[in-house]
Amino acid sequence: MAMKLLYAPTSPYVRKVMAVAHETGQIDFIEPVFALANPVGTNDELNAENPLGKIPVLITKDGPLYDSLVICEYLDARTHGHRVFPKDGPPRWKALRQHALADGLLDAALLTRYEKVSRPPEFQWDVWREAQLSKIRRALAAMEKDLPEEATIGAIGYGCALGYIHFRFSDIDWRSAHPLLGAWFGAFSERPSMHLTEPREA
Ligand SMILES: N[C@@H](CCC(=O)N[C@@H](CS)C(=O)NCC(=O)O)C(=O)O
Repeated sequence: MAMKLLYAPTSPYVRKVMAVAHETGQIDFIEPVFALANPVGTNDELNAENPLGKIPVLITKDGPLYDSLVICEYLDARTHGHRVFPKDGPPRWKALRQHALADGLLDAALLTRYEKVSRPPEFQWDVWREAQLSKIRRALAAMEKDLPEEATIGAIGYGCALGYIHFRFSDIDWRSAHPLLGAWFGAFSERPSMHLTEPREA
C-alpha cells in the first residue's frame, strides 16, 4: 500500500527522500501530497503530523516519520533492492559524514533564502547572510576534497545540496572554483533518481 509523503517539489530535503525511494526501488509505494511549509506560516494539517511544521513527513502505518534522514533510513531498512546506507565500518561513517556536510550546506542555504524571502527587509541583516554564505563556501570546498565513490546517502545528499544551489543560488559560481565537484555533479545528475527529482517551482 502506498504511503503519503508530505512534500513540495522545490524542497531539497524532500528530493533526498524521493531520490532514495528511486534508488531503493520503492518510488511506487510513495504518494506525494503537497504541503505548504513556511517558517512564519501555519499549516495545521502539517503541524498535526510534524510538530516542527517541516517537510518531508512520511505517513507510515506506524505513524508519521520525519526528518529526511530518518525517512531515508526507514526506506533503506525495508528495501530488498539496492541499499544506500553502507552497513558498517569506515564506508558507513564516510557516507554519514558526507550526508551531514551536504545537509549542513542545505541548512545554511535555507536560512539564507528565508532571510531574504520571509523576513521583512528592515529586519534583514547582511552579517547573518554573509555568515551563512561562508558556511556554504566552506562546505563546497570540503566537498571538492571528499567526493563520493558510490551511490550512498552521502552522494545523494551531495546531489540534492548542489542541485539546490544550482536552483536557488545560481549567482554562486561554485563549478569554476571546484571543478572536480562540478564534474562529479554532472555525472551523478545523470542517474534517474536525480534527473527524475529535479527541483521545479510548485
Ligand atoms: N532537517 C529537516 C529540514 C526540513 C526543512 O527544513 N524543510 C523545509 C522545506 S525545504 C521546511 O519545511 N521549512 C519550513 C520551516 O522551516 O518551518 C529534514 O531534513 O527533513
